[in-house]
Amino acid sequence: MPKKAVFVGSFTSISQIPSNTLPHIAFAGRSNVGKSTLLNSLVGQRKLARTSKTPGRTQALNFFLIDDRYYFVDLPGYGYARAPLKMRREWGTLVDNYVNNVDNLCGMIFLVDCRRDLSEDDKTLLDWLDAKRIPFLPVLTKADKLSRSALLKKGEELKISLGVRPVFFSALRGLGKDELVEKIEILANARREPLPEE
Ligand SMILES: Nc1nc2c(ncn2[C@@H]2O[C@H](COP(=O)(O)OP(=O)(O)OP(=O)(O)O)[C@@H](O)[C@H]2O)c(=O)[nH]1
Ligand SMILES: [Mg+2]
Repeated sequence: MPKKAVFVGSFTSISQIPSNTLPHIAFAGRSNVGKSTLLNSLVGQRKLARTSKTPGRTQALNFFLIDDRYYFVDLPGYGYARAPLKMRREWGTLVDNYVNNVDNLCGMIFLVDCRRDLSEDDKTLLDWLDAKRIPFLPVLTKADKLSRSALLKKGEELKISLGVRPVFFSALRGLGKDELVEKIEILANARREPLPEE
């Protein structure tokens, strides 16, 4: 588990983010899927990233410096139907800009609520990651909400559509935390392969 986690800042444009070469691990998924809760659980601080019952709470790129070695980036959630159209467009632009232009991004933790199917927004994000060859790690969140057998079935489904077996996670039960910490460490230490045209 990380020893030190420090909030660095909340940025609404990629021109504002830290300009050093430390790797970034970003957390993405639809609004309310549990991104901020997962991040807090990984660093063992309940209130580092703001969580909420109201979807759409995280509206900017929130940066946390982990052990002075890499950043966790809490991305704004998408797919919140009641958010104003302007806000939804801004989400798209900000995350699109971030994924497509920031080379420090070396891995994405991709969260899906274990009770839901992949949304169009989820698929758009996966397409961006694929185009940039950014590795991602799927996580099925709120695993405490399903029976073991239903969870395993969902995991199989996701593995078939994504080609990667998801990590089952529950902040409530601490399930999946050690596995995630280990896999994130590998992502953060791996350099991104440059694309052929770069
Ligand atoms: N039962 C259960 N509830 C969870 C779990 N993780 C998160 N939640 C709840 O889900 C709600 C949303 O959690 P957040 O972490 O704020 O979600 P988010 O993805 O950061 O949401 P946005 O910032 O709006 O995109 C909160 O009420 C959490 O308490 C979990 O593992 N189990
Ligand atoms: Mg959040």
